[in-house]
Amino acid sequence: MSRRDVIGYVPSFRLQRFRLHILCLVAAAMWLVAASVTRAAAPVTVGGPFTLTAPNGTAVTDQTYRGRWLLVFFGYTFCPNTCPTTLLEIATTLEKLGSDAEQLQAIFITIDPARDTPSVLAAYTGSFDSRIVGLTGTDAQIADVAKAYGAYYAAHQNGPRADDYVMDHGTYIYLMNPQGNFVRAFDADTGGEHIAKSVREAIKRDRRGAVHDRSGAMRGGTL
Ligand SMILES: [Cu+2]
Repeated sequence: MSRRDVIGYVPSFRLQRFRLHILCLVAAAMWLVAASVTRAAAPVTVGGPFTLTAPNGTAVTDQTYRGRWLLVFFGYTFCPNTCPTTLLEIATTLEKLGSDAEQLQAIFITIDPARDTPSVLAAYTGSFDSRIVGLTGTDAQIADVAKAYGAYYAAHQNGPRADDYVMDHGTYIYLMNPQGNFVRAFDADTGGEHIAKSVREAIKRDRRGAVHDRSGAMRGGTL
């Protein structure tokens, strides 16, 4: 290699390295854009269609409750602590909502359908507030609705008999709007007063949105 070649070689090597950096930056930027597009195209959804059994033994679906706000909580009647505490807070929510509670349906979906029959559930939810509806279903129906809400559950044997088991389960309370869309979730230890305040705000926001939509439609009609 001549001296001239060496002098020429160094800058061109630097240039190549610089180009490589630019390429890496462009590739990283493209990856970021692609990733955000993928996220936008596949938003995480909570809720969805379900078919379950009401306390009177009849089938109910998500459509049954369309037009009402929903507070959805998954649990089971043998639960030693989380479920009773949460249902107490949901009962408080209904009490604090006053007449606004008429727009809301609180639903307790069992993740232990083997033990939680419709009548067991009715007696249980009724002991907190008669307005809370306990829903059960087949194993497959419960698995489907829990999956739709992203609610985890699993049985743990804690004794020799078949029904010696406890259930681990997710503890979010889900607020759904009258169109069946997810609005927000509350941790199970959220106080009923706080939940009631949030529900009332969501109802108000929704009303304002509806008025806005209507005025928009009217403007559209007069033009
Ligand atoms: Cu529980």
